[in-house]
Formats: sequence, structure tokens, C-alpha cells
Amino acid sequence: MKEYFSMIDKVVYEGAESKNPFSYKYYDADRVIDGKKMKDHLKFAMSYWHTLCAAGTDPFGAQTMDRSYGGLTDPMEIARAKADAAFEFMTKMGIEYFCFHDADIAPEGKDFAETKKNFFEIVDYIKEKMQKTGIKLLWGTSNCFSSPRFMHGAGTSCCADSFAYAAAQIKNVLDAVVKLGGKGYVFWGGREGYETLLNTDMALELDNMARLMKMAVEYGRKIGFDGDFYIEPKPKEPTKHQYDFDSATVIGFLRKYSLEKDFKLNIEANHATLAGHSFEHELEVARINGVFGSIDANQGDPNLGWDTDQFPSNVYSAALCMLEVIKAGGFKNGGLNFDAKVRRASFEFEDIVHAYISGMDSFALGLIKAYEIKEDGRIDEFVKNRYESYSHGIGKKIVDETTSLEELEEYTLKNGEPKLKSGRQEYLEAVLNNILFR
Ligand code: XLS
Ligand code: CA
Ligand code: CA
Repeated sequence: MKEYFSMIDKVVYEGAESKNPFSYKYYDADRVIDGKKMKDHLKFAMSYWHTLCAAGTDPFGAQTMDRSYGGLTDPMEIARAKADAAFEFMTKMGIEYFCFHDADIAPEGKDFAETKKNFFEIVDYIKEKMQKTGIKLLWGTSNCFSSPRFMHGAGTSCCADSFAYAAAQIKNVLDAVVKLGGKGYVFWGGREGYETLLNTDMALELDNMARLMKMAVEYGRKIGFDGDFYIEPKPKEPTKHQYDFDSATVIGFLRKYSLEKDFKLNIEANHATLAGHSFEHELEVARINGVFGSIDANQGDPNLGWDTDQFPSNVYSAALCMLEVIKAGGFKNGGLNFDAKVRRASFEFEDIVHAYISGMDSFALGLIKAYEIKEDGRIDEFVKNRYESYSHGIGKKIVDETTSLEELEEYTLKNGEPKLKSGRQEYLEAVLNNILFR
């Protein structure tokens, strides 16, 4: 079989002192942290689209990367070569999960019947490779945003036929996810939003989106899908107003349509920052509302401000992210999917290897540091003490819901001005740096 990543054999942990570019400096898959192997804390996944399909185009430029897999032209041959390259890459890197859109793995045919045939042919091809390697599917999804047929949206389209087309795609991907033993199905609403209210019935669009999701749950559960459905929030791009703006917005939607039993959130770092939030904010909102599910690990660039989907190298952010994952009790069906692509000028296959090593090492270090933050205890202790006034007296009555506005007025008349304590932000930032850089 043709080799695509011939520059590596097996990438292994060599420790922080190693200068070998093709080694992990921090990711030591079998190292046990808090009773669990690093690889099970992190559950790294490869994104099929960015890794095997993205070719370096941007709004101003043509592709910079050769994705013909040795000059192939037949779309089904390319699809098989992509799968070969994907499994070669994951095996060599020690990545145990992957994620895909239907459109990533197989080409569209002349009609939906042929598209379906192509898709399941490659699903079977992938299944064989999964059985041989032990690599698992983290989640699957449907690309209901690239084709012109979704220019008005998919579940929120004004055109019922587009809605039906999306539903048909979702059905097939759910079948594939079950066939491949996957534990997740993602809804990312790339075109589920609007450009102008002048042509939009927002109420109908949102009701229809929920209808599509309900049908997906009904069908998925019927065919034995026992994993999680996810919504992946994103505020904008490609539509101006995307309905799944951020975690809080999605939670409101899930509750309005009684979908919270089957759905969790897939939080992407770059989408959080586009929404004007920090990554850890989005994760915490999901966690405290019981819908933390999975993560798309990447990072944006504040100087650019769009969805750059860069490989994550910011250890500070990775540590705060992994702290949230630890607080959530770890991943269940979810994991850390590198929804990230190499820069346009990093056009060689070797760059993909460096990108994943950097991303995986950043999150491995993030995990190590997150656990140290927890063990150190100074930050948790500070937070606990900050709210101690709710553990007794009038504070306890507030928390127990045994007081009233009348009693609180009486209390205030008697006690006068509140006695406040400092928030000590600068001290806590110093503690964090002390743990991160010792
Ligand atoms: C795009 C999204 C997309 C989803 C899956 O911005 O991140 O790639 O993760 O459709
Ligand atoms: Ca994503
Ligand atoms: Ca993104």
C-alpha cells in the first residue's frame, strides 16, 4: 500500500528534553494521571476534513496543497486513498479516534442514490480499517452547508425540499455512525441562521430546526444509536446571525424544545472566541447546565478575528480547558477532536505531523497542569472562601430559599453597608503562573 507519511514510522513519547521533531515531548499515552491513562483523559481525534481534504484555499487564493494522493483523478479512488492515508496517519501518531462529515469521505454522485452508494461503499472500506487497527469513530456529521442546495439553510431553509435533502443525509450518516460503532452525531448549523430579517420567518425556522433534530433522535434511537447528539455553537460564519450563537443560546433552545435529554454540546475553542467568550467560559456554561459533551480543539487568532481553525498551541488555554474537563468528570462519549488545519503555506504532509504533535503536546501539558492546579488547591480554596457568607446566617437562608424580600430589608436596615472582601484577581493570576511555569 502506498505510504503518505513516509517521514514517520511511529511517533512516540521521548520527553521534554528530546530534540527529535517527530516525537512527543509531553504526550505519554500510557502515563497514569489520577488513576486514568493520559490517552483516556484526552481521547484525541483526527478531523477527516481538515487533515485529508483541506487543500489550502482561502477567499483570495487557490489551493496550495496536493490532495490528489499521487495524481489520482477518479473521485472514488481518491476517497479510498484518503481513507488509506487517514488510517496510516492515525496508526503512526497513536490517535485512537476520528470524526467525519459524509462529504469528507466519499464524493457526491450524479443523484442522491449514487451519492448514497458511494458513501456506504467507503463506510464499509473504513469499517474494515477500523477493525484492523482498533481505531474508533468519535462522531459523524452531515455536510449540510457546502452545496448550493443549502444556500438558504438546511433545517432552517425556506425550501422544504432542501430540508428533506438534509434529513436524508442525516439518516444515512446516522446509519453509518451505528455501523461504525460511533458514540456521537454533531449538528453544526453552518447555514442555520440568516442574513436579513426582511426575508426571514425566524420562528418557523427555529421550530423546523427542532423538528429535524427530533426526527434525528427518533430515528437514531430506533436503529440503536446510544451515543450523544451534539449541537456545536458558533455565532457567525458563514451566516451573519447563526442560531446556535453560544452555549447559553443553545441551552435555551434545547430546553424550549425539550431536547436536553438527548443533546449535549460540542464546544469549539475558536467559536467561543468568535462569540466574544473565552473557551473555558463556554465549557463551564455547558458543564454547570449538564450538557458538556465533546470538544473541538483549535485556536483562533485575535489579530485576524475569523474562524482560522489553527492547531492549538496555547498551553495556558489548554490547561484551563482541561481543568473544566476534569471538573466535568472527564469525557464520556466525547473527546478532543482537532478541528484544526495547517496554515496555507505549510503545504507538505510533514506539516500535518508537526501540527498534530504540537496540538497533542499542548493538551497533554494542559492536562498535566490542570491536574496540578487541582492538587495545589489554592485557587479552589480561594473560590470556596469567597462565597463563605452563604454557608451560614442570612446567606444560608438565601441559598435554602427560606427568606423573603421583607426579611432581607429588615436585615439590611439592621446591618447597614455590606462588608466586602477583595477579589484578589492579580494574586490568583500569579498562582496560576506559578503552577504553569514551575
Ligand atoms: C465549522 C465547524 C465544523 C463542525 C462540523 O466551523 O467547526 O467543522 O465542527 O461540521
Ligand atoms: Ca468544529
Ligand atoms: Ca471552526
